[in-house]
Amino acid sequence: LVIDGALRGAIEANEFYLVYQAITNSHTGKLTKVEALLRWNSSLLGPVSPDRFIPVAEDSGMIIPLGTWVLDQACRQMAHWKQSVLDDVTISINVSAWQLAAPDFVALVSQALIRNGLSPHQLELELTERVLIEDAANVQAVLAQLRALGVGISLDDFGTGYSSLSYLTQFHLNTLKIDRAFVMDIEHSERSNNLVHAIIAMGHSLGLQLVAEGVETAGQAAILEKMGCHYLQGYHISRPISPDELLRFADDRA
Ligand code: G
Ligand code: G
Ligand code: MN
Ligand code: NA
Repeated sequence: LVIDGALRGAIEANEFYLVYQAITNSHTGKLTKVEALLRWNSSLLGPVSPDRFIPVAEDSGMIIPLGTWVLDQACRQMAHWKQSVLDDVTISINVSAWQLAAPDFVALVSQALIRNGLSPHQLELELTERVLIEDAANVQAVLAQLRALGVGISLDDFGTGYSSLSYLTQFHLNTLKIDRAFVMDIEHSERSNNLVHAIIAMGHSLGLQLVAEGVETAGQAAILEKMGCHYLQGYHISRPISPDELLRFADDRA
């Protein structure tokens, strides 16, 4: 209830900002994608984690204006980066089920791209498995429209949710993000190691790109590269950082 009240007016009061986490090519180490992550510094409550305020925003409907703000802000940042060493990276944003269900979602995405002079392949939307089961027929249609536009669709937290393997062929996905719960134990647990290996093999056979999340050690990065995981994300590569810090990160690796 307290969060709900504080969320009202928080966009206008400029209390939200985005941080950006690098996703690199596992072979070359080159920066390939950047995930935008929402942060809220509330004047009433101080910093509040998205794990706490996103569910509240979903319940109240605030996720719609907030999600639109994220989309616009991330595209505007990409437009700035186009003149820099970041010119050919893709930006990934997290999208909630409610946003996808809104009838004007595809139009909103397309307008944000046009307004900021971006081409659709520079944008990727991250969805969770939960999104796919709620109103599956509609979601399938919306994803088909987004893919037709050229926007990438990525399945986040893969393996933790309500996974049905049929989703992988039913929906128009191009990337699987292997959840950090599996990546965490890959060096020490044979089970996790086998599981990640199997997910990667399956992804390859379906023509999907694979991102490992939560990569925290050089050992994990080496194993994942050897298994054929295309991209790596996690504290071992970089924490989520500010736009200026990300520019320096990309400069160092260019
Ligand atoms: O950045 P952090 O690990 O604290 O994120 C916690 C959770 O909040 C993650 O599940 C992440 O996907 C989600 N999240 C972060 N930013 C956004 C956003 O802009 N929109 C939505 N819907 N979820 C977000
Ligand atoms: O659900 P989603 O994958 O969007 O969540 C991303 C969240 O994971 C972000 O809040 C980010 O801060 C967090 N995160 C990113 N890399 C790592 C990591 O290496 N370890 C841990 N524990 N969390 C991470
Ligand atoms: Mn994500
Ligand atoms: Na995730």
